[in-house]
Amino acid sequence: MPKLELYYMDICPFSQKVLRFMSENNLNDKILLKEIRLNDYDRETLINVGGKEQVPCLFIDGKPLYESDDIIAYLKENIL
Ligand SMILES: N[C@@H](CCC(=O)N[C@@H](CS)C(=O)NCC(=O)O)C(=O)O
Repeated sequence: MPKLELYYMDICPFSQKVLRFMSENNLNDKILLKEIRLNDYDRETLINVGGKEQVPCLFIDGKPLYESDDIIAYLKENIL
């Protein structure tokens, strides 16, 4: 099982789409959540590692995956 961290913002509808998918599929305990507006260190990590301040972004063992549809597809194929 890879280490999974979701960088997100509560106010972002694309983040909400991923969070909803996680809830519906009981994935909440498998993915660490990082709300970038609540933590400057997390926000800077997203920018430094991912290269842009866009959410949602799933870090898979530290490697960033952007785009809500791609994140959901990854979770379906690899984690469910
Ligand atoms: N196509 C992207 C859209 C994501 C998106 O537009 N996120 C907004 C917040 S709701 C954002 O991070 N905007 C800042 C940016 O793109 O630099 C997805 O589906 O994940």
